[in-house]
Amino acid sequence: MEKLERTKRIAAIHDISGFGKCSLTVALPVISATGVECACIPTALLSTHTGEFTGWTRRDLTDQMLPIARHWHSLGLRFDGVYSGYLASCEQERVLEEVYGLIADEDTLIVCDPAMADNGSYYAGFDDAMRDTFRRLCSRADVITPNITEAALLAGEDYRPAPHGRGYIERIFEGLAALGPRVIAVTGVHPGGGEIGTVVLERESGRRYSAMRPERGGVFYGTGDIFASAFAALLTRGAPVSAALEAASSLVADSIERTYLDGTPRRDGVAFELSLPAYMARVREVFGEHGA
Ligand code: PXL
Repeated sequence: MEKLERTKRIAAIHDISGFGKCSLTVALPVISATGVECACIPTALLSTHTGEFTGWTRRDLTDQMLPIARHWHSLGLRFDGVYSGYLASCEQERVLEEVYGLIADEDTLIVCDPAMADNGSYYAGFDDAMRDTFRRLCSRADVITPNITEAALLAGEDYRPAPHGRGYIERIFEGLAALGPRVIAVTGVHPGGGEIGTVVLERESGRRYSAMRPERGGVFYGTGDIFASAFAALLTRGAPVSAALEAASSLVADSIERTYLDGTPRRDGVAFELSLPAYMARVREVFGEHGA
């Protein structure tokens, strides 16, 4: 009999924004749909994300993070991937380092999504201190998934709205490569010509990949988290970088198209749910019949 693939396990370390479909509320369904188990360490609890909403509630959960990781450690749980995103504060860097020590080993894929900024500005409450925090966390990671604003901040380049020429992207790749990650995926890149998408540098081979789709103007909240969740889960499960980029990009593009067509208010997040079946079919193709 064919040996069954062992289900891989990720720890997702993000906030829970109760409404607005980002961070853990997309990481859970997307990672599961990739066929990977998703355990969670919430960094904060908010009523909504902080973009375009006002009056949101927020509780910092720093004091829960280490007790959760210690409990998991005491249970002997192993993680194939640790994927972090939005942090409640710069102090959580130190906590995260301890969490890695408790739940990651040398085979664990460390994915860092430096969720701190978009469209040329920091998210509410963040400044250059969070950039410095994420520079250190990205140095610790195997894979990083900044958007173009975050990438420019981390690489020490000026933010440019669009178009993003080859020279600019190469300078950003160079700045990010100096931090140390093996795979760099920069989302929200506009090469010009009405396209938007993600460019990837795989440092070991020096290969560059790009996945572009027609642009729908404006901001689509949560798409960076959907991309990073899918990309992290696909790589943790063992997909090649090019296949992970294509599958994750298709999920984001399908979700955006659906949101654009049905007129969902932008701040509510993208309508990714009905895009999951097609995504799962792509995942099955990536891993073959017996793996998926
Ligand atoms: O999607 C990134 C994100 C995650 N978490 C919170 C946010 C945002 C973006 O605005 O506000 C709380």
